[in-house]
Amino acid sequence: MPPTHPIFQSAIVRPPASNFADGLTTQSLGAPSFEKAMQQHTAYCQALQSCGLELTVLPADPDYPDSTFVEDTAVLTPRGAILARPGAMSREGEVHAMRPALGVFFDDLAEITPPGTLDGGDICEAGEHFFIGISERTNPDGARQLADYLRQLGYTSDFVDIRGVRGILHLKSGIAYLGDGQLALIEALADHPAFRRYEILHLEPEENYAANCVRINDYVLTAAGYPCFHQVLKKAGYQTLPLDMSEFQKMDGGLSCLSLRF
Ligand code: CIR
Repeated sequence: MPPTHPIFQSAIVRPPASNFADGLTTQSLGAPSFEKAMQQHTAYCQALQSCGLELTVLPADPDYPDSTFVEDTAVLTPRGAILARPGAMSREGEVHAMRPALGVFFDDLAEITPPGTLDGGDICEAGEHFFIGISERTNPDGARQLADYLRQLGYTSDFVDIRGVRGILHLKSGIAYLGDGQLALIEALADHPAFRRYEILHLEPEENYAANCVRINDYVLTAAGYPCFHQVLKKAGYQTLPLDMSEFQKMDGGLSCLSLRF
């Protein structure tokens, strides 16, 4: 029987630039330390490698302080790739820089065009189905464009409007697909009809940040410091790789944001 979670072989990452702290944030957790962010990024890359991924490491890009959050620049699927069009103006140019890196691996790159905007962090792949978040970054036009591309590739999708959900920047700030029909989900999203068919792993509200975990092959990368959710994952039979994410959290970033996996 084929696995019901995606198998990844590669990932693209970009270390934070020294002006990482100049990026966008809605948090009031203080300024991140660049040195500590570098250490955490190195540990993150090592974790990806220990899951069996081969890494393409792009150079740090001080022109874009948020460019370490590479996930927002594209949506990668086993059948094709779509370049995103970030909803924050300061991040628009990041896609241009990502195009050649993706061109090495994907023959055809579709793209989200104006007036659509779309951040990769709003897109959650769940096997043959995708959840497309509509947020402050991904507008309804961008969401529709992506749904059309996905349909052409043979996938289905649902829209999940998170504009009224407090405390999450992107859809994947509150949800992760773990494979085998299981979703990690914050309570504010748990009643959404799009998730009805899934088995839900719930988060305690004070641990909502941990919802942004990433299933990679035999492991789940999790943010360190969230003991209840860690137990939930263990009980569900997952092998976890906890990682300290404190400096990225200060900039609204999570585990999924730091890589494009395929
Ligand atoms: C931003 O506001 O765009 C960045 N500081 C954080 C982006 C995090 N990306 C993600 O959740 N996919």
